[in-house]
Amino acid sequence: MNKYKLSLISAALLCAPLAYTTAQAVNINVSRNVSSLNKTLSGQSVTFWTFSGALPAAAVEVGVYPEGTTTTDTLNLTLNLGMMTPGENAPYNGHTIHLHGADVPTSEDGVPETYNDVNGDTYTWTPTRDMAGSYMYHCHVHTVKHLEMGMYGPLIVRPKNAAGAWLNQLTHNTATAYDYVQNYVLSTVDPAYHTATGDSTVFADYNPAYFLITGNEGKTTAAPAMSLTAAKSKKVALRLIGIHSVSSTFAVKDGSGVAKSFTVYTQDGRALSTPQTLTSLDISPGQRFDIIFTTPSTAGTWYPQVTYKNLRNGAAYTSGTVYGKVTF
Ligand SMILES: [Cu+2]
Repeated sequence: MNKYKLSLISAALLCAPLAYTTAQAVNINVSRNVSSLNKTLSGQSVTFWTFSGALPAAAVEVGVYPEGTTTTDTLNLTLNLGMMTPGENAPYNGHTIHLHGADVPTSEDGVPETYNDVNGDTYTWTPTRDMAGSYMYHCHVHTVKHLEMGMYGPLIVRPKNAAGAWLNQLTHNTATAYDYVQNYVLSTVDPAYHTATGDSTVFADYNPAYFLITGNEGKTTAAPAMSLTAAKSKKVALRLIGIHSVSSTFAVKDGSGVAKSFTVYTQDGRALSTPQTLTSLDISPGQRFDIIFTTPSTAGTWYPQVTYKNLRNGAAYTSGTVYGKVTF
């Protein structure tokens, strides 16, 4: 447990006697600094711009509390510009943070066209109880370039109990309880976008060469992008966060390629009124789905996987399937 979570829980405990009579506000203060990162993908070095040196950026978690409580978490996400925008001039330089899917006032929206500051700011959001689920945060300056450059990360609205402790559930509905959870951040890389500047015609077409889950290539089941050591007969939750710019299909398959069923509980930060049990799920750019599958009662390995597809014709890209791995 980090110092930050500890302080939150301490604050909640101190406030507990008042929890049912007085609204409590818990501040979640997080900061990110812009910096560049060189990463080798398929043997080629690609330059990224990141929030605090990570691709994707570290997840930001904000709590929501049970019905009958008046406590709220407020996110204060501060952006510091450690690095401006190499090679760019206005209006393509500077950075912001946009909380994708959050219902914020225009001043907190990180969109420079609506007069948001591009030299660093603090973005504030207080999610309501019905907003448990997965979101994303990303730079909104010249988005076609800055998003591609790696300025994105998961934003998770996660249930807490009345005392302020995190719950291992997707929502306050106990049917969404899980034993394990991972963020699957879907993204792709067109290296030509990483060197083009301004309003280059390069940005008129998108031709990804590298395909990622949570910043990693995972071209084979033997070299997966994500690994999880679970146990038999347990619930595994995956937060599928679509930051990619193409089409994609998610599935969970065994070593023989047989698709396994999973249940979708939330879509785009809202609980589905009727959870959907599926064996295949299309994820478009910007969409998020939170799913759970149950590992079987016998030992084995399953492979959650994403196949990236051309937005124009739906054709799967060559080497466009990225594998995860769950052993049990
Ligand atoms: Cu930016």
